[in-house]
Amino acid sequence: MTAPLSVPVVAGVRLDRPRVMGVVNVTPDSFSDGGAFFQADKAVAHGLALAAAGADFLDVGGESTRPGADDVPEAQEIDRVVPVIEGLVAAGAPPVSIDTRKPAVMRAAAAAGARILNDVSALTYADDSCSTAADLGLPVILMHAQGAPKTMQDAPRYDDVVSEVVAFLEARRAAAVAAGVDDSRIVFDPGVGFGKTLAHNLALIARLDRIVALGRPVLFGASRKSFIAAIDDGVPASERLGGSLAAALAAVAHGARILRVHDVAATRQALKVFMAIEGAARPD
Ligand code: HH2
Repeated sequence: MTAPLSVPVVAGVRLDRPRVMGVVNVTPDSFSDGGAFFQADKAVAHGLALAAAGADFLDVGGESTRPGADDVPEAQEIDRVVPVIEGLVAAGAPPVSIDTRKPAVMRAAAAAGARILNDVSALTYADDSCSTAADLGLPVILMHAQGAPKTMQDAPRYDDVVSEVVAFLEARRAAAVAAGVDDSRIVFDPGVGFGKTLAHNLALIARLDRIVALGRPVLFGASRKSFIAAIDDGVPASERLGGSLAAALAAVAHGARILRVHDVAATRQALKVFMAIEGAARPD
């Protein structure tokens, strides 16, 4: 008799099928929706609308990490995200993740009810990043980036992007576990657009299975990102839904389990159709 394969669980959500994380940017300058949800009440309403559209998680961020973005002071970031997290939790929203690199913001967000840490620096930003994640005991998304947001798209360079991202994620996993983070709480992310050319992004999507093979769930975020414009004639962020869906489904085909997206309803529909076809291909 074979033992049942264990299904990873993140903040109480079983990843037995691909899940959708809706983006709630509480920033004046995010690349795709900058300013639209900068006030707390608008951000909460937007998060609840994404939940109603079927989001399994909501990712709240108070600092844009788009290429060229400036750092936001810690206190300002806390002021932006805490009321939004509190509002979402009070309204019974799905599990909230906090998109931040700063330990103080992680702590404030967790106290407000956030249940996942999403760190685009993979716990490298501060000396106490790993120990904070260990203390809080929450699932943590470790994302690969080359360089800091301000300069990361200036001249990204790799000898072998896929192998280097895999090695980086393994090293960050080891550092987190050594600091006391439970391995079963780690989620990996290739970091589409974070210090990567079009060719780097495409290679990572095509070989996402190499990250999946590390044995932890993989989160994938390509929604509205500029590599779509690099393929399709400079199309603006507001017109990248088709490319976002194509990338999301390709990632799922290669093993991604959480899709971080702005367009939750469209992504859910695309996923449903994709999964129905997959199910027909493998009748049981
Ligand atoms: N992408 C962005 C921000 N946070 N977190 C993870 N784990 N993976 C990603 O790919 C990722 C992320 C950038 O997108 P967005 O939040 O829409 O824009 P901005 O950083 O300008 O707020």
